[in-house]
Amino acid sequence: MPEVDVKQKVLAANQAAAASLREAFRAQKTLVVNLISSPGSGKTTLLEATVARMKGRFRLGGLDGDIATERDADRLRRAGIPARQILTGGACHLDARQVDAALAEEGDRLRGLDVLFIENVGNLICPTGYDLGEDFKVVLLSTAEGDDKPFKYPAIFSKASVTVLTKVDLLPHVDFDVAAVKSQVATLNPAGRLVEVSARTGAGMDDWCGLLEAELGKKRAS
Ligand SMILES: Nc1nc2c(ncn2[C@@H]2O[C@H](COP(=O)(O)OP(=O)(O)OP(=O)(O)O)[C@@H](O)[C@H]2O)c(=O)[nH]1
Ligand SMILES: [Mg+2]
Repeated sequence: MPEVDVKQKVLAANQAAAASLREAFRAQKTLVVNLISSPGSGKTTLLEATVARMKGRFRLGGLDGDIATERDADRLRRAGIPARQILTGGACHLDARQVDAALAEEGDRLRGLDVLFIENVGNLICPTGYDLGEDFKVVLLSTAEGDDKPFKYPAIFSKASVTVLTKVDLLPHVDFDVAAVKSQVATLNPAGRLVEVSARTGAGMDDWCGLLEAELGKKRAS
């Protein structure tokens, strides 16, 4: 079978699994957020800081995709929420069937949550095309990575409803033009939102958590 047909079949199978996950999340009124970024741009750290702010008021859980180690799920469990690591066997993204299988194995621990965070495998390319049944994708870009990234990786910045600019505490120490990033994101994704955060100092965390709470409110009302 030609390579392009195989890829289309894989994506079609993923789409069917994602649709069934989305239906289950809709019935449970669980807001599902798919976090995507390069390795080390701060996904797990943002989640730890988010959990610290929201866990007393909301039922939260996490799935962490990686090719090796339980480290990120361990970090979320230490932060105080149920979390499961998904090891992809080398694949550079999560797919909907892996999410479905992980949720089934966790049973009640990850059912009926207010918010399920899915931390994808660290990279800006492969996770873009795989729907996981999420409400929206979030792309993170840290100030240490360079301000040219949205135009270099346009697909994810076009698709993600929210861009989170992380590590803004480092701005005095790096060459990073925030206005240039905002302009690229606005070009690629005019309806997209952008929040600037530092998980280290707490700057912008109110905006980020406020956005999540507003989206959860919409989900509950839908
Ligand atoms: N200065 C600063 N460092 C941060 C911030 N957020 C994360 N870091 C650091 O960045 C490094 C990587 O953070 P992680 O949260 O592990 O990154 P990640 O995106 O989850 O990485 P992968 O799971 O490997 O893709 C760690 O050393 C964090 O302490 C921040 O707001 N400011
Ligand atoms: Mg991580």
